Amino acid sequence: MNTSLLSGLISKFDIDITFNEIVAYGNGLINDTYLVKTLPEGGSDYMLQRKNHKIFKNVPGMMNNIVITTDHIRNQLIASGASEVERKVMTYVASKDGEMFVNDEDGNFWTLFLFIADCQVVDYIQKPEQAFKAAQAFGHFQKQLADLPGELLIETIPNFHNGISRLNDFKTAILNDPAGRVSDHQLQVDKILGRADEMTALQRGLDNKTIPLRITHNDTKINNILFDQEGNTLCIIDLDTVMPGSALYDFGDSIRSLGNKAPEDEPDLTKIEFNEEIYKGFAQGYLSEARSFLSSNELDLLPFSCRYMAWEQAMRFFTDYLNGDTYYKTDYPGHNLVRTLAQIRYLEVLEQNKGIMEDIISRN
Ligand code: GN1
Ligand code: MG
Repeated sequence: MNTSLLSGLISKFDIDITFNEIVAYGNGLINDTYLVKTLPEGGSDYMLQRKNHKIFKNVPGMMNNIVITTDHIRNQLIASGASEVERKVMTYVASKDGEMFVNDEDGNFWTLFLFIADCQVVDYIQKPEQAFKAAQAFGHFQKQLADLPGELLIETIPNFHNGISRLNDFKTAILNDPAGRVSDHQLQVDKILGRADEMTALQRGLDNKTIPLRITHNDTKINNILFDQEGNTLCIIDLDTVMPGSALYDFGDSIRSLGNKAPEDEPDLTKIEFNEEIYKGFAQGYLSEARSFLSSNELDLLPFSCRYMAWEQAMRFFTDYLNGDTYYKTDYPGHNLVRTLAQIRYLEVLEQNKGIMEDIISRN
């Protein structure tokens, strides 16, 4: 994107800033993000983000969810006398028209939020203590939202973590085989389908209300937490998918990134190993916040949720690969296949560690 287009967009927001430079930022698989550095240096900087409206089909609704959520958390922080509130919750800027986004000529949606300086994002966690803190932050986030009426929020992406609907999408991709890729990967197809009954139990539990619907983050990768320079957690970011969901999604999705010693797109499957110490630290941190509100059924299902999220993500990457790579950004041909194989392998590794994972939850 050229700078004058970006600066034109910024001028539509209800804020008076002089900017110094705009640089591409981060490695999300869906949106495009830019850091807007302002003058004088040392003042507040901002993040400009293009929301992928092919994926987020209702950006105004999504932004409404984000505003309700961040206002709720901000009010709680203020009421509790917290310091540096703007470092602990995301602050979005409204447009001069009073919307929480501006449109460009191509109909894209852009949002602007305050950049939280002097912090770090981590892709890997080395120490159990850090996993403990990350889990406390995600657990605390769920707790902060526990008294927010779910009816206020829309389903940003309908059926986002619904295993039954994801499975149907997968079966449709297999049937239509638009990119002619199915026949080479029958073994992997069978691995996904062979676990369908076990895995769709989560959605059946939500449907029959034995698992409660809560407000959840739904994208709890470790790089969606900001830490300060001392390694303390500051703020949960990437609120695009905050909506009604299951606490199990968030626990499971964190372990999908944290519990794996390799990245989610590791091509060398022998490097994919379970990180027991990190899992333990995360489980202890999460339970220290969430034990007070989780049902006994949810507690029992925490280890299962990790396998569920790996299965679901494997199926999502696989579906995208079979459909000819239309959803996720990819860095090279076959990237979605590499991601799929890595997630399936991780799922198998989690299955091998099922007993250990259950013991850790029951002993904490
Ligand atoms: C996408 O764009 P990013 O990295 O925040 C995806 C998540 C996946 C993740 C896989 C809206 O998240 O659900 O878990 O990629 N977000 C959406 O890395 O589909
Ligand atoms: Mg995201």
